[in-house]
Amino acid sequence: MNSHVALPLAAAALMTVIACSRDNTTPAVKSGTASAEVQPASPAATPPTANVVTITATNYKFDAPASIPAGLTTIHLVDDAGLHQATLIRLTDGKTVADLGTALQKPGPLPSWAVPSGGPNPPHPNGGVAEVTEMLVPGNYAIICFVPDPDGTPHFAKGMISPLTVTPVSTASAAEPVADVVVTLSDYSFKFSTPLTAGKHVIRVDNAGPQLHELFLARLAPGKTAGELAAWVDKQAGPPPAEPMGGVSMLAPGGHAYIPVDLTPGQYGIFCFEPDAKDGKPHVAHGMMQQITVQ
Ligand SMILES: [Cu+2]
Repeated sequence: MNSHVALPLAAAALMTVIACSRDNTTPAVKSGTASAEVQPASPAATPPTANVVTITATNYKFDAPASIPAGLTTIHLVDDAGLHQATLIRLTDGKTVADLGTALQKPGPLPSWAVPSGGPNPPHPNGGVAEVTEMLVPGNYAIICFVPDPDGTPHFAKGMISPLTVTPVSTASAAEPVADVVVTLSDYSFKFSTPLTAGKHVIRVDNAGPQLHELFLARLAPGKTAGELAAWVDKQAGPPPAEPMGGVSMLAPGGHAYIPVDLTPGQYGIFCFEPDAKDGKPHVAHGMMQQITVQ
């Protein structure tokens, strides 16, 4: 109690001393004004909120800021045309986006200097928005789309690979969101902390596996199954048997991110299409998909 009172008084006294020492003619009322200004500044300021960044995707480019501050970040992926994701990959060892582009020309796992760092998975392909909230550490990143065209060419090979600099900040980051559902990814399954229900949720996605995984969420068309969507992705012939609803792209082992969802009752599917570290097959081929009835 005493310390709360003593501090503003000490500050007021200090301000008076400073005002007097700087200018002996300073009227007393002015130092009084200064001390009045000090007091409201001492209580804690409003807590910081997540930075917000918007990435727009079209066939075949990203429109995104060149530089954003580090800390908790909400990424909106606005899809203007086509099925796209905005995967974030942090580049270590001084590597560049051009180095990543070169490395990806060879099949196989990502190089060790490329750290999968989440980012939004595809929303509805024409005007949909996918949202992911995650902690971003400073560094050089690539924004990249691995979604293949029907001819099998991944979109990054058609230009969807862009640099993003995440700059250090001296201020405290916002606190992480409070999730009401946790989904744990492992080799090769999704486990929910509680069944998904209709309405709004904040889902925390945790990669507890020994290799990278993702979560792609889609609302299945009436009568369609998760297996039918997984098969459709291969050829992309005809309309998709589901509506893409985003999710979290490539998370490194131990990585996590948050997605907000607003679900209406129906059938949904969640999928991991990441290539396996051992055999290169997409994880859906290892059973990493789940059909969910939301009521
Ligand atoms: Cu996976």
